[in-house]
Amino acid sequence: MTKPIIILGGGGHAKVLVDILHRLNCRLLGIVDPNQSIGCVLLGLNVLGSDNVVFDYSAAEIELVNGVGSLPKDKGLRARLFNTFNAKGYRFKTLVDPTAFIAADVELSDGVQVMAGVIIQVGTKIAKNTIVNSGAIVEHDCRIGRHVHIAPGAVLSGTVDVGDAVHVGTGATIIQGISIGAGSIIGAGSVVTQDIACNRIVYPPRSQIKSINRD
Ligand code: JB3
Repeated sequence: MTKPIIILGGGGHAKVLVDILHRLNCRLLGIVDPNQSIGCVLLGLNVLGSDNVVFDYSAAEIELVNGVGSLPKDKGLRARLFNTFNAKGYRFKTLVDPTAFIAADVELSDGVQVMAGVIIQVGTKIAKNTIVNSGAIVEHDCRIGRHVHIAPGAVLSGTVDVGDAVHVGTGATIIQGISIGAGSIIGAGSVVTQDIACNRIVYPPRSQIKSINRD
């Protein structure tokens, strides 16, 4: 019997997770979110209070789902929440949308979230608290670190190595064999063809927008 779940955060990422959790028939106790009033209903669930409410339940009786997403501007909130509760013995559920394809030997650590339509190929290992967002492709033998966000539609070809807390932006492409250092941000739509050191930002070519003269 699976344990009842508390979701941390009640924004856009949590909304998508709640949809997955319903489709997996999980039992949901409610949401904790410091920016909401206790007792209000959010995403169809009761707001239980702020994060400290989690400690009203023992680590043995519940599981957590990290509903705080991961964008560079968040300054590590998702990772902090994971580390805080994990250090106190709370377990984060590993979630896979039923429409994702995960090859048989893929390793997903605690709290990894795999969203709709994702493909993860053989030999890949993904560390704790990482999000592989909708429609992303992670090809064979990739190594993905902790607290990484692979945004919707990103493509990682075979044997790509991604360090901790990296953000791979929407629709970015990383060719085979590339390493991305911890803490780096790969901008949406970038095409990465060389190794990236730690804490770098890769800017993609930007669209140029001009008015159309219809005269
Ligand atoms: O790119 C995609 C597909 N999804 C994005 C996701 C990865 O990141 C999404 O579009 C958003 O940009 C972002 O989702 P997220 O993190 O859900 O952002 P937002 O919609 O702003 O919601 C953040 C939620 O976290 C809000 O409900 C906040 O009140 C809540 N929050 C803020 N601080 C917190 C805390 N919740 C808890 N439990 N604890 C906090 O300290």
